[in-house]
Amino acid sequence: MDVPLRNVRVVIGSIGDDIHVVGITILGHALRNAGAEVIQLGIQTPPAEFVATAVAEDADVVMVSSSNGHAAIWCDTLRADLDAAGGEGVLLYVGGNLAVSAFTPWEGTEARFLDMGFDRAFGPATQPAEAIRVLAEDLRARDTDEFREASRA
Ligand code: B12
Repeated sequence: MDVPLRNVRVVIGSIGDDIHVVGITILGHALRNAGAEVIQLGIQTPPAEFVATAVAEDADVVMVSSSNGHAAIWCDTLRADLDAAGGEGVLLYVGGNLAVSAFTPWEGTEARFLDMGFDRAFGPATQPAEAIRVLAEDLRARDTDEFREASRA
């Protein structure tokens, strides 16, 4: 079996007031099948719980999901909060229906979340296999000397 995420620790959940559970459930199973240790926070997870869990569990990546259009409100200071709590090296991903309307062009939405400090923003049609491929790539890049130099600077 292909286990590209062996020993990788992932914190996942739907943020804020979001009750959409199907995406995080499917993604959580796929990550586990790819070898990851998944800490599933479930729906309606406060931003502070993502931060506290990521640090306590020594996570490699936090995967935030949001589908109800409220993502920007809840995600605003997540990167800064994670850094302040000692999680500077933790990758931060967000995915789902991130704009208020499903008709909002994706490019602007993606740019907005990258500006907030997310390492990656994924649109609503993202398949778990794609998220797993990108995560494996980002983790490989993070484990280079160049990345370590940059994060110490
Ligand atoms: C089912 C559903 C509901 C159910 C949820 C049941 C439940 N407990 O999960 C109910 C009826 C309760 C509901 C409620 C609401 N919903 Co709703 N819902 C849907 C619907 C039809 C399907 C969502 C779903 O399960 N998809 C299947 C999963 C597998 O797909 P997914 O969630 O997109 O996740 C995949 C990817 O996006 C990705 N992914 C998701 N998160 C992440 C995170 C990371 C890091 C990564 C890498 C990938 C990733 O991986 C998943 C696997 O492929 C969508 C429309 C649609 N067709 O998508 C609307 C939709 C999401 N809902 C919407 C809305 C507005 C609401 C409400 C606000 C409606 C209201 N006025 O009350 C409320 C929200 C209440 C709240 N507090 O959150 C809108 C959101 C608009 C937007 N932002 O673009 C949508 C898009 C409908 C629409 N076209 O307007 N909803």
